[in-house]
Amino acid sequence: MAKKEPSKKHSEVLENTVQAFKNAFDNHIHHSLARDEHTVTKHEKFLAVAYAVRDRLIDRWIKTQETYYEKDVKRVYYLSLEFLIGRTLGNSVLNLDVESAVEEAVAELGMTLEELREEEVDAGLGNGGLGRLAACFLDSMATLELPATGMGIRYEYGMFNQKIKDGQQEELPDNWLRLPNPWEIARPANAIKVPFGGYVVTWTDDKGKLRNRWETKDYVLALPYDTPIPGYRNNTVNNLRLWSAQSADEFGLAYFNNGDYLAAVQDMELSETISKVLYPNDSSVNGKILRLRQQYFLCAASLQDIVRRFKKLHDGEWKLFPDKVAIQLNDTHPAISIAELMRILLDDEGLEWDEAWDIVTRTFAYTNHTLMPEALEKWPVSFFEKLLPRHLQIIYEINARFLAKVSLKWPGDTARLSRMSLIQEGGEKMIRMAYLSIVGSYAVNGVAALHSDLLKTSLFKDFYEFWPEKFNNKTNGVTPRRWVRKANPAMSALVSSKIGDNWVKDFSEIKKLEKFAEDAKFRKEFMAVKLENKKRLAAYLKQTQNVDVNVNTLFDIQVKRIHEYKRQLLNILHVIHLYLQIKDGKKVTPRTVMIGGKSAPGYWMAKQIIRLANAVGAIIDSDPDCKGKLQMIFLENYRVSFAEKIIPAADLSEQISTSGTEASGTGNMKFAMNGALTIGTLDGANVEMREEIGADNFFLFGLTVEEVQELLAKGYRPRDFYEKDDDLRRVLDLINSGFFCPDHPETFRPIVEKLLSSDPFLLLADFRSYVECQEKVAKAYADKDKWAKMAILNAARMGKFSSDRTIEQYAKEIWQTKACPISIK
Ligand code: CGF
Repeated sequence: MAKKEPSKKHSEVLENTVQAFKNAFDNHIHHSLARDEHTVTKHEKFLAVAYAVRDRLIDRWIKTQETYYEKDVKRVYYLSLEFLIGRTLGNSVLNLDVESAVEEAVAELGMTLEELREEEVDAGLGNGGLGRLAACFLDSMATLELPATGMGIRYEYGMFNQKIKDGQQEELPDNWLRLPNPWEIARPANAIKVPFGGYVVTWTDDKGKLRNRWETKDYVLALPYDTPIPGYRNNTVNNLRLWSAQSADEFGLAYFNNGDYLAAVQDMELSETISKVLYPNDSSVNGKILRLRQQYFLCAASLQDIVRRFKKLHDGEWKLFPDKVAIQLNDTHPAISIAELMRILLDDEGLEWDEAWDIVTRTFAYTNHTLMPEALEKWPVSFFEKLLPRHLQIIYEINARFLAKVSLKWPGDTARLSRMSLIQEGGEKMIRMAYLSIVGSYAVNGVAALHSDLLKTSLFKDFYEFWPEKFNNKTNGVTPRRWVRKANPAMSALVSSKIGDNWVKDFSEIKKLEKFAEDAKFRKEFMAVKLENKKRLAAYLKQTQNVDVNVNTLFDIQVKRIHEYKRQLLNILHVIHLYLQIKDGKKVTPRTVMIGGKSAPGYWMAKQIIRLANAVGAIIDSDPDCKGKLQMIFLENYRVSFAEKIIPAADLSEQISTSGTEASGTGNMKFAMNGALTIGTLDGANVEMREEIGADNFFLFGLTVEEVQELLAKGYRPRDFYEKDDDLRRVLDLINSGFFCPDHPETFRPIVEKLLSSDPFLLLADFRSYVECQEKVAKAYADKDKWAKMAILNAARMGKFSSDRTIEQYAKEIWQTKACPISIK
């Protein structure tokens, strides 16, 4: 018999030369896609390039995972129901540092890299800020060489596509997996069984101790799909593991044998609905039981996976667990993980409560992203009884032990006990997920200084008094790779020509640009780049929405989810005010106002706001008096790849939420980094941005948090503002008259009614200050040279807002993880 060759480790790293890429494209067109040069489509060319790039990621990916294992490093798991990744090709090419080779090789295919990028569909697995933050964090964790893994759900349908039809939002399914996703690798061998339902069995162990066991016949399979996450110009490639639900039944054999083939298939489909679709709600909860199933599905699959990896090296050494694992909860959506880890340690591993609780509370950390009451998750106890009976028991026990401690500190304070209980009584019993997250974590953070302070003084006041040391702030950031270097290549090249390109990795270096604000030639060049970006956006709008925009006007942009607290309506009121000014024959600075964003499908008022924006835009468009002076456009289907075109083209960034409502914002950061000036309130991260940028380079308006609270406390009467402000009255009266919807004049009356009766986000109180501030903007824009100076200072002073800085703080102050550099031969 022939002797077996000793197994050889695959250590070869693929070449990155132009020729190597050409060969790779060729090879993939033929062998992966079974095409030749005559039959290959544009999209398949994209796939061939993506595969060639992925091959290069894979070498480093394997090496990274091997190194983490060999060095037995402490790992971070970032658990999130959302990862709003967008496109991957451009960023992978950038991070791998193969841009010029790929660019040159792609020319052979008769295309440019930019054209190929347009072929890629966005991975829209998130709603907005929270999901995009998770994606920026992945990029930063890999760039900082941190041993980190993202864990989420591989939704078959991501965020819906928005169509504007007759001026109104329509939702179309985002079937992003209809075309092959070249970045993911399925790992069926690592599938995990996730139980649901059933009942709890109590039994006695051999020491006579009562133990519990969860029993059920209802399982769903969690199938992992892995996506490589490369760091910028290093060898680290981390993993994003997304779980897909599959039926665990072997094709419902029982039904099959009974001849009920269709019932068997239906049963399978039911399990698979778990990862079917992303819930399209940002800043509000959806109390559907399927959403709870999604949450537990992610938690159970992830926790089993984490525990399995830990046991490979440290079976039985449970005390070591918090030294090897940190789990970050991205909001409360994955909070059931706390009860799940308790269940595993108590029931599967046989630990005692105190031991298990000590491990759990040294493992989890929780990030809060909102103060909005409607976004605070609470689950009916009845849902848990049905779906997660053992977890319910565990949560009750956590609560009982926690409340015992509270009453020790504040004896007799029953009001406090009921305020702090994990279970909300009175009416339907509910589990307060934020409280579970605080009690089960060793660190709790907000996402901007103001937000973290408000958590301590309002939402979580009782908990802060009990555990002040748990609370901290981690101001959000965004990755400069995607949001400056990739989105704005022309500005990046200009910047790098002056200060070198190390700012891409160390964004604090962007400060070096500051002195060029005084350089007249640089100012011209900087604004020439802005104009190019405006032209690029204009061309895209022409192509996709068939609108013509004048690039010589002020581009005044507000893109984000549509929500009353974000006050797109205030922006629209200002546009109507400008319209009236024009009709009065007053001179205005020519502007193009753009508003873009999606409304949750069931959010009626947000949909009305979209409708009003479109209606006002249409009236202005049809009025010859406005030509060259004012235009308002609704940007359809706002998403990551669109943002990359919009943001570099902005002159003015609208960050106008009511003070105390926007936890941080991250769009605000992206705009300023790209040289837009901000008009904004003292809300979220605007406060810190203004500190960095300087008050003179920021257009501030509106009430402060304290003033908002004061006004509400003394009884806010919006009608008072309407009555004493002629401009405001004219604007609201015009809407009310049906002018913007002559066929159905009553259409927008509910908007005006709400503003006049309750106006919960104080638009009327802030209207005057906003209009005056916009006048300052208009004046400043008229002085081109001064504007250029301010724009450069904005871009130069945003160093703090790189997600690298944020992640460094998480790593040092929360996770206690260190960089683990990867070397390849
Ligand atoms: O998270 C948000 C966003 N809507 O997704 N919240 N949530 N939930 C906040 O409202 C933003 O202010 C914040 O920037 C973002 C990420 O932390």
